[in-house]
Amino acid sequence: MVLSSSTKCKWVSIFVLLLASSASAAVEDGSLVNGDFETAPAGGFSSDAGISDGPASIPSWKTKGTVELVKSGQKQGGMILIVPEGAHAVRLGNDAEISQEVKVEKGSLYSVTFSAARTCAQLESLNVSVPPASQTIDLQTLYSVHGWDSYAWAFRAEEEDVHVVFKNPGMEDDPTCGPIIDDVAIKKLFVPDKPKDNAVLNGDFEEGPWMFRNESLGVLLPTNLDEETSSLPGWTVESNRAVRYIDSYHFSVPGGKRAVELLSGKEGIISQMVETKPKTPYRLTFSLGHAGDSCKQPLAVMAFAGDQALNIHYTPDSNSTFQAANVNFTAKAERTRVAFYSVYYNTRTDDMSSLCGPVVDDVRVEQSGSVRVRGLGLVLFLGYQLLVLVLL
Ligand SMILES: *[C@@H]1O[C@H](CO)[C@@H](O)[C@H](O)[C@H]1NC(C)=O
Ligand SMILES: *[C@@H]1O[C@H](CO)[C@@H](O)[C@H](O)[C@H]1NC(C)=O
Ligand SMILES: *[C@@H]1O[C@H](CO)[C@@H](O)[C@H](O)[C@H]1NC(C)=O
Ligand SMILES: *[C@@H]1O[C@H](CO)[C@@H](O)[C@H](O)[C@H]1NC(C)=O
Ligand SMILES: [Ca+2]
Ligand SMILES: [Ca+2]
Repeated sequence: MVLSSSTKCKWVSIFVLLLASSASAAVEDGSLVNGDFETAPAGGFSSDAGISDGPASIPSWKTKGTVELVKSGQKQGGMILIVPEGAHAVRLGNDAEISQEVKVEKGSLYSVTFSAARTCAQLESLNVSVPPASQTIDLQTLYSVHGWDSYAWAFRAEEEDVHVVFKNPGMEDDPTCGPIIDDVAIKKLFVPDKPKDNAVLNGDFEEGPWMFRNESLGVLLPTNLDEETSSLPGWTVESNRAVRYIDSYHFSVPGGKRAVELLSGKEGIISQMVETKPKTPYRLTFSLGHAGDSCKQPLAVMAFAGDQALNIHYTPDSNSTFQAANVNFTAKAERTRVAFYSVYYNTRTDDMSSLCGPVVDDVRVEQSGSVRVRGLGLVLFLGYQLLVLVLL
């Protein structure tokens, strides 16, 4: 069949349109370009382990200050440098930074996931920013025995072209100290609709930061008091320590694919303010379980709902990795705080140092007796209908 030139023209313009729209489209969920730092620089990966004098050229990234590509197995001062994934990562020297420009949807909420390790025993931290928003992530606490962890940080896009920046704010005496970064990814978050019969937003924790399918450590959610820009929509991490966002590929998760593992005792608190009617009885229900990560028992949570606080122990049942738990409360205001922390400071039995704890999922706040009231209403309504019928 011969296409008429006008048809051909149409196809060409559709093709051009597609190309144009894909060129200006916002970044896709997943790794940033060369977010794993495995793309070789123009001159290849340098074989010697010294710090390069000139600015290191790292494909797709802009650098400032002493930024070094490090190799797994590379030694420094008798210490093997930690590369979270693959064969390469970057290290940021004093005051050094890397950045990448990404196209985003103005007004939307995004979460950046990245892996980081510290190199020296000193207090190290990392400033992650998408100007003007920024947060300093404390790398002092090691949550896993591997020496690195993944973290998530959220921002709201104020423009279409933004820079994702990682900066080492440190000024160490030893310039070869400084955090190592790997596996940088981004995800556009959506805020789930508030369910009709549940006052909790994202109570099943299914919406959250990007997680690499093959990364097994979960993602840490550091302190975040701003519920409007949270990597875990609806929730805040109101403690100075992080909680861990876990997936069902590597952990036991009560419902769906995602849940939260509480770490560091009362230093790791997640909370949400839910809408309530004052003087109305409610019931907070949730799943309480273990993550399947050899966490040393006992596991327990402190669950808060309004003025009620309940210490609930996880009682293992050989057939299940979780149990149902609940707290009854009467709302005192239009908004009620629901919060959880781990009662104990648990570590894994296999390495005795990785932090772990109880898992919380499927959090619901419902009016208690609402079903009964609705049922009663129906009975009254039917009774009235019957009465009308009889009278007629
Ligand atoms: C992090 O870096 C940004 C950009 O360089 C800066 O504006 C911000 O003040 C820093 N934030 C903190 C908490 O140090
Ligand atoms: C994880 O998956 C990514 C892409 O799917 C791959 O490039 C990377 O090497 C994998 N990492 C590990 C540790 O298997
Ligand atoms: C576990 O499941 C088996 C088979 O479904 C059942 O016979 C047993 O009673 C269950 N055990 C417990 C502790 O619930
Ligand atoms: C909450 O109330 C329900 C229904 O009255 C009851 O079954 C449940 O045991 C109560 N929960 C607690 C923790 O007291
Ligand atoms: Ca890598
Ligand atoms: Ca879930």
